[in-house]
This record gives sequence, C-alpha cells and structure tokens, in this order.
Amino acid sequence: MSSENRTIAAIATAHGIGSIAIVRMSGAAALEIAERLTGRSFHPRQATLTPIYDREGELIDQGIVIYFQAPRSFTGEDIVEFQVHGGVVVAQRILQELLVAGARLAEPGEFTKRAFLHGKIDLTQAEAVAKLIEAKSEDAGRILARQMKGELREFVEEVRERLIRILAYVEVNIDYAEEDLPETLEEEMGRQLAELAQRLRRVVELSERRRGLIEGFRIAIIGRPNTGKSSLLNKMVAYERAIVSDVAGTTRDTIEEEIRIGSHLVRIIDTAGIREAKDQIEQVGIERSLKAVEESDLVLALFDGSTPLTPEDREIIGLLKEKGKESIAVINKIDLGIRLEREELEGLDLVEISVQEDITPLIERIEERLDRYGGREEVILISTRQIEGVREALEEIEASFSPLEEGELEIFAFHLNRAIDLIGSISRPMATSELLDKMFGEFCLGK
Ligand SMILES: Nc1nc2c(ncn2[C@@H]2O[C@H](COP(=O)(O)OP(=O)(O)OP(=O)(O)O)[C@@H](O)[C@H]2O)c(=O)[nH]1
Ligand SMILES: [Mg+2]
Repeated sequence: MSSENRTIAAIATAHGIGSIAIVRMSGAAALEIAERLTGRSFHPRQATLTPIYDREGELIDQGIVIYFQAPRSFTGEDIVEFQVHGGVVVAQRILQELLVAGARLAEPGEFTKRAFLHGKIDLTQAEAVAKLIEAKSEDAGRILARQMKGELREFVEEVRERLIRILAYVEVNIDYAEEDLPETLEEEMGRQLAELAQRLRRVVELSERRRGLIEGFRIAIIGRPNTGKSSLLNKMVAYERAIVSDVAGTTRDTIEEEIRIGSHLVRIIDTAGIREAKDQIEQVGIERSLKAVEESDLVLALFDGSTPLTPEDREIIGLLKEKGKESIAVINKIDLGIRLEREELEGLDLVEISVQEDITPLIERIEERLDRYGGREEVILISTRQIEGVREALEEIEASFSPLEEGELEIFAFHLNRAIDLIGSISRPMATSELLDKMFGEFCLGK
C-alpha cells in the first residue's frame, strides 16, 4: 500500500499536562489495530470503556475508544479515537503501539487533508479549521465557525453560478446571432456584472480591513518624543516593559507586547518619537515608527496636553488625516492642565487621559473600535490565498466590460471563463498536490 493511503495515527491533543489526551487513527486498518490493542470489537459511534494493552500484553491505560465507520467520519475513512489519561506518557505509549501495529505517523494536517481529498470538506473549510485553532478573538472564532459550516463555499458557488449564467446567455449569441447582442440583453448583462463586481470589491475590502480579526490586531503608539508613549505601553502591559524618562528620544527602536483588550488579543507596538533625528540610530528608529504605522490596524497618536502643539505634532495630525488610517488621537498628561489647542485635532477620534492616573477611557475606546471590525453581515475571506483568488477574478470581470460593450464576444467569454475558474479555485483548486502539501503542512500535528 502506498504511503498516501496507509493508516495514519497521531496524538491530537496539546503536548503537556492535561486531564485527557486523545490519540487518533485513520485508515483502512484502524479498526483491526484497535481491536488488537484491546482484544475486543467495537460498534460504530459508541463510546466503549476498555483496557488498552501493549504488544506484550501489559496494561497501558483504561480509556474510552470510539470507532467512526467510513464514510461517516471526519476524514471519510475508518477512524478510531482513544481518549486516555492525560499527560504525555500514556498517549505516547499508545501511539507507539499503533505504529508498531502498522500505522504510520501522520504528517501535520494530514487528517484534514484526507477529509478534503475524500470530499468531506472543501478548501475554505479546511482553512477555517486551521485558523480556528490559532484564533485570537471570539469574533474570529465566530467567523471561522461559519466558514467551517460552508458559508464561504456557498458564496463562491453563488458567484460562480451567476457568472456561468451570464456567460451562457452570451455564448448562445456567439453561436447563433449574425449581429451584435440585442442591446437590452447587453445592458442587462453589463448591469449584472457590475453589481457582482461591486459585491466582490466590498468583500475584498472588508476582508483586508478585518485581517487583524483573524490574525490578531496590531496597534501602534506614535507621537513626538516625550509624549508618554512608553509610559502608556507599560501601563497597558502592567509592568515596566519600556524605559521611561524625561529625556526626549528615550525609545530608539520599536517594542512589541501582546495583551488582551476585551475579547481581542492585540499586539501593542511602542515606537521611537517622531522628530528631526539627531543621529543615525534615531533616524532608523523613526523610519521604523513610520513603518509600524503602515503595518498596524489602529494607530494611537499621543499628544502632550500640557504643552502647545509643536510642528512635529502638526505633521502627525496631517499624516493621520491624509492617510485616512484608523486612528485615535490621545491627549495625555491632562493631570498637568491643558495648554494644547484642541481645535486643531478636530475631525479625529479624540480621548483625553493621564497615563499616570487612569487609562480606562482609552482602553474602552480601543475595545469599541476593535469590536466594530467584527461586523457579521458579509462573508469574510480569511487567507491571502482567498483574497488573491477573488481579486484576480475581479480583474477578469472588470476586463470583460469593454469587450461586452464593443460586441467582442469571444474576448468577453475568455475573461469570464477565467473569472469562473479563479472563483471556483477558492474552494476547489485545480488540484496541484504542491499547493495542498503547502497548505496542509501549516496545520498542527494530529489535526
Ligand atoms: N505628569 C505626567 N507625566 C507623564 C504622563 N505620562 C508620561 N509622563 C512623563 O513623561 C515623560 C516621557 O515619558 P515616556 O513614556 O518616556 O515618553 P515617550 O513618548 O516614550 O518618549 P520617547 O521614547 O523619547 O519618544 C516621563 O518623564 C513620564 O514620566 C502623564 O500622564 N502625566
Ligand atoms: Mg519611549
């Protein structure tokens, strides 16, 4: 039997101390191997408490064994699960016995890969499984759960069907009509395509904005030197992570820490103060600050409320307004009284705090902003692969507008066919095994 369809086994639970560990086996020999280790037979979908022995007949553990008969299992093959006492020792001994009895160790993601190959799930569902394991927030969990149920697959199929229908109308005319398309039909097709393109554009845009929801948000703290950026970071992580001093230019490099805000796991990035650099190291630090802004999902721009605005402050205000970056303008040090010209910050989302006293109003505002990313109304693409797929399909649809108008129906059909393939490949790739290996290889072991 080739290694591709041999029976595989792996420990499915996290490595470490825990009350229960699960060892999982999938493939044609699974049932027979399980019977050999226990000396008994199993009925599908019944939890059976049984002793489990090694090949010498020595007891390894007493545990629950469940048999899922093909094709009604996660992989579509026979699966046997051993739920045994936790920690690593028992699970490892059982795994060892399974391997000796003829199973081979599963590669990362191989169970899910088999589920895909046997048509139990499509690629979007497989990706959702992988991301759910690493989800960084409850909202991410919700989106991924919907995707596992097939929400994105349904969306993809709906778009694909609509494209096929439009193409079919037009192809009838390529074959039979002497002249151009009837004008009303052309208009109708154009209108439908434009509507579809608009929807896809929205999905791509929303998905990009919400990428942090799945992967964890990045929040950059910026501001001119001495506004209290490092003090804020320290307060947020609740220990003295960054050096704080009244010397301007204290922070020279970016500092990152992960914290929880509400239901979100976020990465906070403290940056070097932005000003005309005094030396080369500071210059590099400042360039990194600007890069941190680029890469973040939300920017906290800090201003020292106890002094009037400086040219650097104004530069930062300009940056926020012109880039349209998601941001909160934070006026700090209000314990010292306010001398900053508030009116110049008009139009920005404003919060006033004293890092030395209380940052609760800021934390609440951040939480509100992050919650807003979690909108539930539209499907979300959760991987670069998915986003690229839709974007490329969108380009083909856009490229089909003018040939449709000009009656070049073959060219129109060419672009539409490409769009149909590209959209379809999001859930069912024109399977190159390389792509699959790469995708499933990123899964964790035993999944
Ligand atoms: N009174 C008062 N002082 C503060 C407050 N927040 C920070 N400071 C003081 O402001 C000074 C600068 O703080 P830092 O946190 O080092 O400022 P920074 O923005 O990181 O500065 P650079 O790293 O140089 O860019 C320190 O002396 C802090 O103690 C505040 O809310 N009130
Ligand atoms: Mg600092």
